Amino acid sequence: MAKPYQMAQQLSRGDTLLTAWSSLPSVDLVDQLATTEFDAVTLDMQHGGHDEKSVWDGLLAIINRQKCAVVRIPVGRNDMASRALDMGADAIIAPMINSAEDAKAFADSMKFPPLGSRSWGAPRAQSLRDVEGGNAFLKSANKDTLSLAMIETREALAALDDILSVEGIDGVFVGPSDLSIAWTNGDSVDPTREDMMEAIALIAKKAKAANKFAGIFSVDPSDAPRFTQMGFQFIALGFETGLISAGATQFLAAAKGGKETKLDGGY
Ligand code: 3PY
Ligand code: MG
Repeated sequence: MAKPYQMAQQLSRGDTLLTAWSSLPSVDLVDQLATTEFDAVTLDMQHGGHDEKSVWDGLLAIINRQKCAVVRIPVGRNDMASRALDMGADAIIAPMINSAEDAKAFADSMKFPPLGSRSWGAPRAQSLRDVEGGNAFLKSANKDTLSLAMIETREALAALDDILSVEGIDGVFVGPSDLSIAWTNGDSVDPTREDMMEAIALIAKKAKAANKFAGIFSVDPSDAPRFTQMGFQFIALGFETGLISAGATQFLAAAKGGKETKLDGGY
C-alpha cells in the first residue's frame, strides 16, 4: 500500500513527530515498531545493524503501515543518502556534519538539480509514494524529502549558522551523546547533562530562525516535552532493546501484583 510523502508537511504545519529508533535489522521488528503509536521509525545504519537490504525491506514495512520512514546513514555515506531516498525514505539523517562543506556535500546528494546533483532513478519511491509520472516526482521530490544534518561536535556548534544556511539542508538533528563527549573534552558520555541544555536550546532556536526544522535524540523519554518546548519537532525516543526491556519490566510488575495497569500480551 502506498503512502504519499507527508513528513515535510506535518513538520511545516507545526506537528511534533516521535520516532522509534531501529537498530536491529529485522523486518518483523521494524514492522512491529511501525504498528505502535510512534509517528515514524528511523532505521540506523550508523551504529545499528541496518544494511542496504534491511533498509530496503524495512522502508516497505514502515510505509505500508502509513508511518514516516527515516534512515540514518553511516558517516560520510552520501551515496547511501540518495539510495535510501530512491528506496522511498521520507528523510535522511546524516551524522557528524561538522562544517558547511559537509552539509553541502550531503545536500548535494539529496536534491535533484539545480539545487543538487541527485541522480535520477527512483521507480520504487515513485510507486510507494503513489506519484504519477516522472515529472511530477521530479517537481516535488526536493521539497517532499528532508535532509537532516547531525550537530554533535564542537566544530558543528561553531559552524551551526553556516550549516543552517546551506540550501538543501532542511533541518538539524542533535546527537546528545557525541555532543556530551565533545562537551567534556572526552571525559564522559552523558547525553542528559544539564549544562548542555542551553546550547541545545540555542540549536533549536537558530534552526527556527533559519526556517529549518530541529530534531534530537531524547535518551531519557521524559525529556521529550522539554525538547518540544525548546522547538524540537522531530524527537527520537529509543531502540528495540530499551522498549522490550521496559515492556518486560511492566509485564513482570503486573504479574507480580505491583501494577494496576491493564496490559495486553497480544493474544
Ligand atoms: C548521539 O547522541 O551522538 C547520536 O548520534 C544519537 O543517535
Ligand atoms: Mg552520534
